[in-house]
Amino acid sequence: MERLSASTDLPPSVARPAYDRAALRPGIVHIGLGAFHRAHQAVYTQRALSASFGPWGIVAVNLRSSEPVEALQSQDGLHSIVVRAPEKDIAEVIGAAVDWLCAARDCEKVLAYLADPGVRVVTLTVSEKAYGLHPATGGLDTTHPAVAADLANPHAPTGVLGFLVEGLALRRARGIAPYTVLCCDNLPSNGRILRRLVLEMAERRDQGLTDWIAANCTFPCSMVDRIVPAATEETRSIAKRLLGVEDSLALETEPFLQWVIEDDFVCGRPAWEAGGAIFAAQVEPYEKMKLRLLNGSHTLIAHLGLLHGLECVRDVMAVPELVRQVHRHMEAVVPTLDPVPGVDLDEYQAQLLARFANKAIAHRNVQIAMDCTQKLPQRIFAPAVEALRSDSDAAAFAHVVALWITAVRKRMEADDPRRDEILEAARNLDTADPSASFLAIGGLFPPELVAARGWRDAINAELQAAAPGAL
Ligand code: CS2
Repeated sequence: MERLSASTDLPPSVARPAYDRAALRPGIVHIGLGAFHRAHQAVYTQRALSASFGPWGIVAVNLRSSEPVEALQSQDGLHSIVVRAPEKDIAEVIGAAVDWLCAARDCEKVLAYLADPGVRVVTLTVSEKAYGLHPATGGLDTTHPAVAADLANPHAPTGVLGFLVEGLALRRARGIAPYTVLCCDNLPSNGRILRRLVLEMAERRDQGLTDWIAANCTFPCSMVDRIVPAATEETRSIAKRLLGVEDSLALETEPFLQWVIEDDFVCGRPAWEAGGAIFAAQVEPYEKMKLRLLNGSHTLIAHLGLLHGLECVRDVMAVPELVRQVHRHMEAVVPTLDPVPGVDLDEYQAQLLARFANKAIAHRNVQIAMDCTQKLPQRIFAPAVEALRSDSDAAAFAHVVALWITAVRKRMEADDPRRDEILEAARNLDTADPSASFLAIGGLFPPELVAARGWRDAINAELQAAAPGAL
């Protein structure tokens, strides 16, 4: 069957670029060509370009796998999204990309774009684990494989920090203004974290470069939101039905999307507000709300799903007793949040429950339960620490940790960069104090939680009650 391309005669129902693709110029380098980027920043950029054109083409870079890059190449830079509302599926073809590269193969070309004065923004969706963030210090983890490799060989980087720093070094050497670095991963105060990591990485090679980045480069925070499950064969066949052609990059997503960005760009940016993004002076309250209410509840739901043999988020949301647990979790989160301008938290929670329950979205619990060592700190531990400090109830957060430990024990498997340490903790579980080996995983839990006897007792009580025979 024919593949999606610039010459495809799309059915009228399919939305498509409403701007002159030939007039685009490389203006943004995006690193991390996964489904989330294709359903989020690429869509916002397309909408912004349609509403208020500027030459903001995206150079789409994937760090390791060349698969999505080759797919874009064979489809003239086009990919589709299928928006699945409970009542109807709508397809849209996105065409904001102007070039596509696999960094592992085309390091030189990626660096050439990063050093191109026309590129003024670098956006990132590489997932929490790619940054080399040290869990205990909040700074650079020099033992992270990509960080270590790029410190040893800075001119041929492999990881996200290595590319950012080498790109900035080239610009400084050539007298070109820096780019703005916009982190779009689910980390708290993501821009501030990234700034610190980039500066620590630069410091290890050149103090002058570090000072130049600190003085000239900005790292706005941003809160990104859209539920985008991993695509399946079914996704591709729905897309084929709607488009009339095959798209190997097809993905499915929900109607909801949100992007709140701190307006702090050093040399211009696309009119993303024309595409629906919100520019705010303070993004942290939005991030905190989203990470704790959406992502924290997701982590709870994912583990409830794993332990009850339910495949997707929507399946968990079909069981009233499990939904009650989600409610209880959200109730425990709310007192830890700051006021969020223009957001009614009751409505926000009701909307989240409806999004989770969307029957058209097959969001697999195993996908969300991945990488817990990278996700629990901002989703569960941070609100738990704040709840304990203010003497409020932290039991809901202890519950998620107990579910995580139980799921690891049950499956004796963990898809996580710290897999070996987690499985070791599961093997060394002490029946009298079953959370101890997990709480001892280096730097994972904040010291306040390790020391909080009541919190540890709550996890232990649940573990002992849940699986007396298994411990
Ligand atoms: C999810 C997120 O996989 C996960 O950990 O919680 O990917 C979530 O779907 C997005 O952040 C929604 O914006």
